[in-house]
Amino acid sequence: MSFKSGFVSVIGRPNVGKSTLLNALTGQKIAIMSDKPQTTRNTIRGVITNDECQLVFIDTPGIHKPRTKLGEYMVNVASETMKEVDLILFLTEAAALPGNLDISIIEQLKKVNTPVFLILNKVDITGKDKLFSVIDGYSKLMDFKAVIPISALKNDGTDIIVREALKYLPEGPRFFSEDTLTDQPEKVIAAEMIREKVLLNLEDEVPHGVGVEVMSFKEREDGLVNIQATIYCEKSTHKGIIIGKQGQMLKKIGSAARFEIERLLDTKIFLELWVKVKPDWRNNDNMLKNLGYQN
Ligand code: GDP
Ligand code: K
Ligand code: MG
Repeated sequence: MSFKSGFVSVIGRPNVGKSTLLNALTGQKIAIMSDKPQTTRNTIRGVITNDECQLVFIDTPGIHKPRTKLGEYMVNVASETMKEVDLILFLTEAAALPGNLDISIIEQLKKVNTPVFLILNKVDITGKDKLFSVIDGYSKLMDFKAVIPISALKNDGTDIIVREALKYLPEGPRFFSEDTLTDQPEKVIAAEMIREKVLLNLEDEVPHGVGVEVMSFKEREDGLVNIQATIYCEKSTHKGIIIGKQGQMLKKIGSAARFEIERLLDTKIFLELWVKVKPDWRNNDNMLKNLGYQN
C-alpha cells in the first residue's frame, strides 16, 4: 500500500475539547487548554506520522459570534480551513443533544464537500444510555462518514479516529519530517503556555483581554533558556489582579508556566514576566500583528 497524507480540521463550539484532542493525538502538549471559551486564538497544526500515513491535524479557534477584531479573525480562521482540508472532525460533547451553535456549525458543514466525522467527546463523564439518543439526534441532521465516541482527556478512542481517517486520505508524501509534532515556533508555544496559566488562575473578565508576547527568547551558553514576556491586559484594575497582593499571582502564573515550558523544551528556563496595560488592544491592528493574530 502506498503512503497517504492529508490535512484534518478539528472544529466545534468552544470548550468541547478540540485542543485536548490535538494534544492526545500528538502525545505532546502543543495546544493550550482551559475551561474558558476562546482559549485557542490561532490555527495550530499537530502532526502524527506512522508507517502508513502522515496526518496534519488543525486545531481551530471555536466558532462563535465575533465582537472584536480579534474575534472576527478567529472565526475567519475556522471557516476558511474547512474548505481546504481532506477531512473534518466535528467535535461535540457526548452528553448533550445538538444545541443552536452545533446546528449552525452543521449548516456550515453541509455547504462544503469535505467528508465529516462526528466525534462525541467526554464519554468518561457520560452515561451509555445518553450516548445513543445523542448519536440519533445528530444523525438526523447530517450524514456523517463515521461517528466515534472518545475521551480526549483519557486518550481513549483516539486511535479509532486515526484508523478511520486513513480511509479518506489521498495518496501523497509527507509534508513534515517524521519527528515533527507541530509547526508552531517554540516562542509562540511559550507565550501560549503563559496565557494558559493566566486563564486557569483568573476569573472570566480578565483572561479574555489578555495577550502574551515573548519579547526575548535566548539560549545561554550553559543551556539555560532565558525568556522575557509581557502580559498585556486592558485595564489597570486587571493589571492589579494579574500581579496580585505582593506579586503573589504573577509568581504563581510564572512558576506554573515555567514548569510547562521546561517540559516542552526539555531544558531549564529562566522566565521573566511583565504586565502592561493596553486599552482595547483587541481592536488594534498593530497589537494583533505583534501577538501573531494576523491572516
Ligand atoms: P476547546 O475549547 O474545544 O479547545 O476545549 P479544550 O481542549 O480547551 O477543553 C475544554 C475543557 O474540557 C478543559 O477543561 C478540558 O480539560 C475538558 N475536557 C476536554 N476533553 C475532555 C474529556 O474527554 N473528558 C473530560 N471529562 N473533560 C474534557
Ligand atoms: K477552551
Ligand atoms: Mg482550544
